[in-house]
Amino acid sequence: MTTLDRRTLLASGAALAGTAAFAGPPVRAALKLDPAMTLNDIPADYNGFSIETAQLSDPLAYDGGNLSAVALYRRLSPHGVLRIGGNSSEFCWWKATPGATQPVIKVAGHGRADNYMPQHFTAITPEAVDRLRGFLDATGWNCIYGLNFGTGSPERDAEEAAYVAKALGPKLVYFQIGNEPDLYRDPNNLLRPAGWDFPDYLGEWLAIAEAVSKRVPAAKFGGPDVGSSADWVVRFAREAPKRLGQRIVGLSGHYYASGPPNSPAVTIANLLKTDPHIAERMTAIITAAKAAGLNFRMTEGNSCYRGGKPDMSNALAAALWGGDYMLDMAARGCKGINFHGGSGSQIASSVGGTLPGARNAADLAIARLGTFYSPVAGNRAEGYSARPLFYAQMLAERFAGTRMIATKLDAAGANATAYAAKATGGYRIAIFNKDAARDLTLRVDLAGIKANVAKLWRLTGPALDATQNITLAGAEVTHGDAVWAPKQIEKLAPQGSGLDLKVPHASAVLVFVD
Ligand code: BDP
Repeated sequence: MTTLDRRTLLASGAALAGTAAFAGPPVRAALKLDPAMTLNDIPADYNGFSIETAQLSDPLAYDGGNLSAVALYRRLSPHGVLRIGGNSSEFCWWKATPGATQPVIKVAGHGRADNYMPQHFTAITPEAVDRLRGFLDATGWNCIYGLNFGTGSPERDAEEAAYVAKALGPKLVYFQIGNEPDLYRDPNNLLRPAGWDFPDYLGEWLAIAEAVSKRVPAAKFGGPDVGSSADWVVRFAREAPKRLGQRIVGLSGHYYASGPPNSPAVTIANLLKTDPHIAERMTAIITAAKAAGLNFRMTEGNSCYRGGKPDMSNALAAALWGGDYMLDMAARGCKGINFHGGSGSQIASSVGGTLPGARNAADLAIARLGTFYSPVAGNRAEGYSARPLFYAQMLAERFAGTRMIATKLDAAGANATAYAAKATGGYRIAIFNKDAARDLTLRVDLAGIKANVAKLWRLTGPALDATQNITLAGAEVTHGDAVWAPKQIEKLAPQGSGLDLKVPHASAVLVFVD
């Protein structure tokens, strides 16, 4: 049975008492590891964030001197990936010199009431890119940089790419060209006319990639950064390397679990259900990725598009969704996850000027520092803090650099998932109990793995819709300086070839087996 120190016992007792009113009868669940069955080598840079290119319009935001942001990034990972793109990337222009003139918007959707794309241009300057390099150096992170496809041109993109490649140097993982091109032909996007399809896309994409390659001999590309079409990823994997060979180094696509936030279907209960699209798309994508010898990264996504939904996207529910999603994707062969975020005003202007999830002034005050789904919230003047989703990323970070193995969970009808991986010197096991009511009493069959010691961290909070008091290992990440250290570490005594533990409803656990 679990051995607890007094402080942990008191703390977990209090946590259970706080949620006991909603709890159903505990369910006896069983988890079996399959150490012989490898699913994926999870890269050290699995974790990441995604931001709008327009965020660079404030050169001081992504800057090495923004110490609070730097501390929070470093808290998450010593080598994550920052992806820059989003709808705004289609309306950002490279202002190489102070006197450079802004291009003219010439897209069919411009000015239409039903069009959610940004209706204005944002200038990106060399200063912002230089400071971005400083930010990447200070955090230890690398960058995926999105060039403008929607309103860009081969000449302008090549000029920007030349500067970015030089300024970011080894911190640049690859360029992408365009954001969600599979949606360009939609009425609310209209960066291209109805009927525009993959062959048109590939032709225009190659024209830009070739212009960039002429200016940047070492240029590397990822793509197609689709909104949702697995088919476009598969076709890109087949076609792009034929034309650009080794310059194509990655495949990418986005995933939003739900949306828009004002739809009645967007609820915590639905968010926490299994989404069959994930398995369907990933099966096709990973088959194509393997055939092409390329890695797939989920470069932009979150719990709910159009800025997220308050009390869901910024709550414990999003942490349980996000942690489960990250490890589920890892189990399916994905090589990285970038959760999208940023200030409410920047995200709003990337989706038509408003955040449809905001119900009142209090919601807007929350969004000011970070739209509802943003894993981090803050600004340089006020400092940054971690949102619930960030805690899930911290948990998943313990799988970075490990080898994921197969597991079999019998959750006896409860809504729970489990993952395991072989790390240097031991194993990691994560269990997400996304059930709103049922607590799990779990027996873990270690399948012959010799366990000398096992310890456990919990990811927990007061309720699924709670936005405050979310903790990992009993500790919160402090505002401003991102200090965090595990406070409640439960020791588990291995019993024969197994472990026994409890996973209360609406919580997750991370077990370290050594
Ligand atoms: C994605 C866009 C991004 C938006 C996001 C959203 O790439 O720019 O911020 O949706 O709707 O499709 O929140």
